[in-house]
Amino acid sequence: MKHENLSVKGMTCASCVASVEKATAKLEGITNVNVNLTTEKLTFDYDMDKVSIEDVKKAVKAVGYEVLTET
Ligand code: 9UX
Repeated sequence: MKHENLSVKGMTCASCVASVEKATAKLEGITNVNVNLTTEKLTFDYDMDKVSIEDVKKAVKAVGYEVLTET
């Protein structure tokens, strides 16, 4: 498993956090999802054989938030 850190923009409340958590946690190969409203960070562990970072970003965008890879 690899650990990854993404920035999520546009979350303003606890429901936003829940939406992002739900959308990402349901993807196959993702575990330990954590979304922090204050820092705008999405962290998770993932299995590269099952899911890609692009898949995760798509899932976040699909529920209405901007997502950026940490640099
Ligand atoms: Mo409530 Mo968070 O509409 O966008 S889910 S503020």
